[in-house]
Amino acid sequence: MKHRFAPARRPHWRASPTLSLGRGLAAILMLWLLAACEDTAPPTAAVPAPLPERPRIALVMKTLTNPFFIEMEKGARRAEQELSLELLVRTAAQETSIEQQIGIVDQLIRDRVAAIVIAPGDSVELIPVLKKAQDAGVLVVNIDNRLNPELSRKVGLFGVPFISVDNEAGAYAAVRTVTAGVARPTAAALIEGIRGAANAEDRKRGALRALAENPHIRVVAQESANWKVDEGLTVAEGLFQRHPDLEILFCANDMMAIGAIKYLASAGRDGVRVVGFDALEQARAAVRAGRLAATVDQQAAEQGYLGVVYAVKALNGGTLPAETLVETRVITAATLGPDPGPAPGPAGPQPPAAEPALPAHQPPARPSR
Ligand code: ALL
Repeated sequence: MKHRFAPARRPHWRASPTLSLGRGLAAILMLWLLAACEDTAPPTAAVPAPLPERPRIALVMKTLTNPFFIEMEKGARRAEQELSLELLVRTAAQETSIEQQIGIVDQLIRDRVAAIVIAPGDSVELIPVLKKAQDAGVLVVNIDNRLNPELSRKVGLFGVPFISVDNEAGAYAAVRTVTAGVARPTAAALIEGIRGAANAEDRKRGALRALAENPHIRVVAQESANWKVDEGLTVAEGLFQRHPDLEILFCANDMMAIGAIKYLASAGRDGVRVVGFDALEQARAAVRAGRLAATVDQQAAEQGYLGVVYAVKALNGGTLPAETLVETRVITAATLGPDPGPAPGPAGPQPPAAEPALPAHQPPARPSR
């Protein structure tokens, strides 16, 4: 099923009804003139289509304290370069600044942007203000973290295309890389993202499924560190103090994993297999150094790019899939290959081995009504 996006009200960047009426009359007049001259002159071109203004599209993300969103912005900027639009980028101060993100959307409605492409910090809290945006004629595209479909339906937020990854499959595949060979009793723990955020819950589900498949593995603790590096460190410290036998730790994003491996290094603990998610540069370096076992590349830039491209298509009256999932890739030392070093020259190290892509999961597009 594809959405045909019809904003509740006329989008701000389109011609006004008065203007359209004027053009309609002009067209009738032109047709009448053509009919009058048809025996004496060849047909002339139809009335030229109005030149669209550059629509203003806003990318709303959570925070720039996480390099994941810097990548996402890069992708959105690429779309801005390729298409005729003006991109506004807005972020809140922290991962947990949900109220601030709501305020940003409210302000964008007042600023009369044509579309909002949003990676919502929370799957529920943002819905009312996005409904308000839609009612005001602003097109909404959801990327990264899915808005809760039931609540969206309840408040009447319909036809919002969703672009992300299969978070459950990504977490499952990454955790499998550390559980596959385990053949003796082993304790595992999870550091979760913000509870209630759909992608945090999906990753938890995927990780738990992989851990449950190995009968030697016991999950002894699950705690949230709200996607943050400093909380990741403190939560890891508590976990390892309470469970010194922990050997496997899944963190739902790299920032928390970086916090956890920082703690492990300071505590002088080796041999814990830590898994992250996002494939940040710092995480890739940790994978190469053997301090992180695996992470998941979820193509933040591609998500940002597609979000803006979709917004433009929808503003132009195009139809879009209700759901688009981009590929995830599990990154391990084996997939990264040797450290390319700071400045590889023409005779420098070989490019890393190709990273095996997980098949992009494309479930049948669902109607959002
Ligand atoms: C999620 C992303 C990331 C990220 C996190 C932090 O929505 O998918 O994995 O690290 O936001 O806000």
